[in-house]
Amino acid sequence: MKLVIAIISDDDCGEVLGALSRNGLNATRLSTTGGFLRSGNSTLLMGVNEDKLDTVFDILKEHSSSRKQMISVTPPLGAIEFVSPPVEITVGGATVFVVDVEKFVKL
Ligand code: 2BA
Repeated sequence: MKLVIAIISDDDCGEVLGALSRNGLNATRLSTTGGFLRSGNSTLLMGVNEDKLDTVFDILKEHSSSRKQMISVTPPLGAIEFVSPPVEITVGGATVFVVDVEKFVKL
């Protein structure tokens, strides 16, 4: 068994959870915060058999869209003459980790 940890946008979470459920896959949603943007995102924990990994990846690819976002760079304290234009970054569809599960039990 594998544990898939997927960080996705809050906006895509409903669609992803719906598609996982329709395919008989379990998931736990955690409300998380990205360390760079400091804005909310969602982290899904999914314990899946290896033969279902492709299905999980297909669902994540189909339902989590990447998007462009403008961010402004805050000037250092005291440097009020420093004005930086907003910078465009691409926030990914899904950031995914897959780890081995040593044991899975429901007690
Ligand atoms: P955030 O840390 O809020 O990052 C949001 C987006 O900001 C990133 O999108 C990336 O496009 C940009 N970004 C992040 N760090 C940057 C930097 N030092 N300089 C310039 N741009 C930067 P994604 O790469 O798609 O990441 C989306 C979210 O996935 C991240 O939100 C974070 O919550 C998570 N994530 C990404 N890589 C990770 C990693 N290696 N470990 C843990 N979490 C990760």
